[in-house]
Amino acid sequence: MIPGGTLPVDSAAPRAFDDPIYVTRPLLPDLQAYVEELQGIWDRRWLTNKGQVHDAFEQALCAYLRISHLSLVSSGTTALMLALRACELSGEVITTALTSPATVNAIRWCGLTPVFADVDPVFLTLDPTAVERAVTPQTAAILGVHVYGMPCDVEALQAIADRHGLRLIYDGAHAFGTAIGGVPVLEFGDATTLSFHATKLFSTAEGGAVAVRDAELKRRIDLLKNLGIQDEATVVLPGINGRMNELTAALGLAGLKLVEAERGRREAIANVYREGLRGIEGLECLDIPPLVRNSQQYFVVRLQAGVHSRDDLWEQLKTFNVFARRYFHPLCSNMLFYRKLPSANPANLLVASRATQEVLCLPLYGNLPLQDATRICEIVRHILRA
Ligand code: T4K
Repeated sequence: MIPGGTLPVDSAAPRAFDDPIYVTRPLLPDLQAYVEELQGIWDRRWLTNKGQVHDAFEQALCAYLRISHLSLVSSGTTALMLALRACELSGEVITTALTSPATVNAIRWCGLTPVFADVDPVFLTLDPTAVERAVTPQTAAILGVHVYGMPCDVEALQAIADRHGLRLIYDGAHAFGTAIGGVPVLEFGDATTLSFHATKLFSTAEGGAVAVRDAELKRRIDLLKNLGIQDEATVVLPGINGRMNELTAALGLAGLKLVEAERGRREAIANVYREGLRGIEGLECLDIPPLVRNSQQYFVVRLQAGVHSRDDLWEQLKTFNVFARRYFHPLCSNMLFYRKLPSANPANLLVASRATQEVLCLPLYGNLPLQDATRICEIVRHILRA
């Protein structure tokens, strides 16, 4: 179809869904299982500040994610701010523009200057060559994003960080359970942040965590998220309140038992999409490299500009009650408050600028029936006349 064109009314059109199909739906434990977790909290009357459920959830997550240290926090954004603060940085942080505003805003909130580097044309994560080019004497850290659960080129980024003496932090908001060759992606870099927002594969409504390899860094993050309070008489750091409360932790503990099955159901839906969309000219599904275990956070298609209009497909899907999302559009570098940065120049971000016009996340959540995924493929084919 012609980019920007409209489709005439067609009697052979697939039927619209009766109820809205959203890009995602949260995974919720059985209400009774949650109530059971809550009973102990009511009995103990202990609601926050490193309670018993908080500590149990922290341990359960470390075991599930196969890592040694993790600090629970109140959101993925707080996790980013705490990770950056704990690394005691000043100056510039190299990052991607193809991400949630949370990533870049966290850099700003820490008084640091974001420097945008372009992304890889296939995987859409930071391009190490572009990162290397962006390093200056002011560079303090690299903040890579495992966007759509696709791992960054962790070896190349670590080599750059080592060569220039930089800290390496990852935003793993989409990468819960992502692994490379069997190694959890959280094992790479100095720290990786997670988000447990309602729209994430694993959710506690709001919440997040910072995974670290170094016990001392965890100790600093634990202090920073608790206003820097060491004990009743001693405040050792200018911290914030980034704590996770007991009710939230209880939701996490109950939900953690379900996440593996949820990921499996999402993988099956992703396979239906791949099959159902195969062979459409100008439409590509984001490829997952053979050694990568993807989190199944999003199912991303790319609509080749000049062949199809992504925005037209996005709009037309709504008329069928399908609410796909253009994550991430606009690019962070196009936002008013970052636009003036020299690195925000579109000429510096050619690949990301193209990707932001082409990507579309189709509905992906465990409760989406496989036949609905098949129907979405038929609707996409109908709209694209493929
Ligand atoms: N880093 C990255 C790379 C991120 O993507 C994010 C967050 C962060 C860091 C920061 O993490 P947090 O501080 O948020 O923990 C959503 C989320 O608000 C945001 O968490 C997420 N990324 C971003 C990609 O998406 P919206 O504005 O698209 O969400 P919203 O409310 O439109 O929800 C999308 C769909 O999900 C709805 O149409 C229906 C469904 N939904 C949503 C909610 C909230 C539900 O079914 N139930 C719900 O409770 O931002």
